[in-house]
Amino acid sequence: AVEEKKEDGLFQSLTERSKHEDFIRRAVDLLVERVVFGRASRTSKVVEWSAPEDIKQAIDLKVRDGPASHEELLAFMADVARYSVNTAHPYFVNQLFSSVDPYGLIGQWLTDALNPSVYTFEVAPVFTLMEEEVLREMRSIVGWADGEGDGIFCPGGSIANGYAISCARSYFYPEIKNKGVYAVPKLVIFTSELAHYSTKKMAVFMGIGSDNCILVKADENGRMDVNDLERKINEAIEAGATPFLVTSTSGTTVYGAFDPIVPISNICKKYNLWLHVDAAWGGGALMSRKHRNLLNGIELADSVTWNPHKLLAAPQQCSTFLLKHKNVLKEAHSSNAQYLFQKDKFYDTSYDTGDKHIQCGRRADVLKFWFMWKAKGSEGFEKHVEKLFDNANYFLEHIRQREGFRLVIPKPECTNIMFWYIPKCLRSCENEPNYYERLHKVAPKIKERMIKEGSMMVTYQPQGNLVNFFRIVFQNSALDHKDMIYFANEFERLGSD
Ligand code: ABU
Repeated sequence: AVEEKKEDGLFQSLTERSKHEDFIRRAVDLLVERVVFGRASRTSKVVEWSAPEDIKQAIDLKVRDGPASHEELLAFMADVARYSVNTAHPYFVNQLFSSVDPYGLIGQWLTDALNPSVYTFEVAPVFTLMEEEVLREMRSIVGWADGEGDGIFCPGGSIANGYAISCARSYFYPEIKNKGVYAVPKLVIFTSELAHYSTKKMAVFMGIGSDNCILVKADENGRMDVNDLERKINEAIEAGATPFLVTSTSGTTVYGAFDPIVPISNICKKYNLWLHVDAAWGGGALMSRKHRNLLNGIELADSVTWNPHKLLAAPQQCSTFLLKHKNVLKEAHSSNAQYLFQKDKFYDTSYDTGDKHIQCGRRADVLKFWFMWKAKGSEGFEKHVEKLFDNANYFLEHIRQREGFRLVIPKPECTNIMFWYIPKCLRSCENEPNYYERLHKVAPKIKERMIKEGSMMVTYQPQGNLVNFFRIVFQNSALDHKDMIYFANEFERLGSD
């Protein structure tokens, strides 16, 4: 009874504590055995497809007034895992993220166990310094002298691209902070027609408007057409608008194309525009001496989005926004909330970095990435990236030779490969009037079959006037050339008439 009364932090009593400890140990065992390792083998399914009504039947989703037992909770964990997509599976090649890195996972678990919020040094001392170190190193890899500048971890690449708009606007028009959009001219942004949709979305969110996010043509390889960029800037000026930002992309979402940064930067200099490089996807190539030339000129940018959860395979979510300029983030976003960012604290309050963000509470996404970096070293990331490019190139050359596959872009630049799979029944029909209509239906049908069997997950999409095609993404360096053949065989099997 005495023991029962002892307060013990989070846990009400020592008896309670031992119950919780037992539960946590069993839950972690279940995670390790059933979730992390139990589903990663090539012979397990990528997804246990179930319709929404079946999932509702299979998992008791209702929350109730009374507590569930630990046994029931462990069973819920198993059910949640069973019906969730196994993004760690080698054949989950559907998105720009995949796999589970053991060190990243432990970093993520440690983060969650510590449950920090990174706004002030007093609440998150280690994470504040860790962010400073990792962001400086990333800026240094971008090519800014001594890693000088500024940066933040963001909740996703879209938000990072939004920060670019906000920082660029504040840099040229600091009065926007107090007076709002009413005090500035009609501002326009330029980005490629193949850029991620977030730039347009953020233009809407920030009161600039989607019509004022002007889309620049891309060439046949998906790279921004620099002549069209300059033409459109001049047209906008003639129409009375004020260009202030170009968002160039290093690794477009669908084609993986790298816009030519050096000529884009020359145009930005000529017209005094902020240059943002959205390297959310392709930024990881900077870690490879062999492939970093894809981002030639990135050091000319004013700001960069780089998501380690993409090409570098850090766990979701790990997105960064990096700047060459030191004070813009703070000038644009600080609000000096006195209850949190007191200036008369006993320590150096420049370590209270939270006021640079638009969020208040914020996860410490840095730890998992820092931990991975410690575990592998930069050399480990370099090897990882080179393996991805090697696999992508192997797959590309394999399907180039193989009957039934047709490439969308002959020489993709990143590790996403785009292609149509043409079933036998369509192979000699190209001149028939409904050929493209029929081809358009092939990818959704193959996708349905692969999901229902759980044999792999590869996404498809139309693009411009091109009918549905597949985009396979290599981002898991545990794959090898045999897996590349597996994928091609699977398309052939699933796509048989
Ligand atoms: N930035 C999100 C990319 C989504 C995807 O294609 O995986």
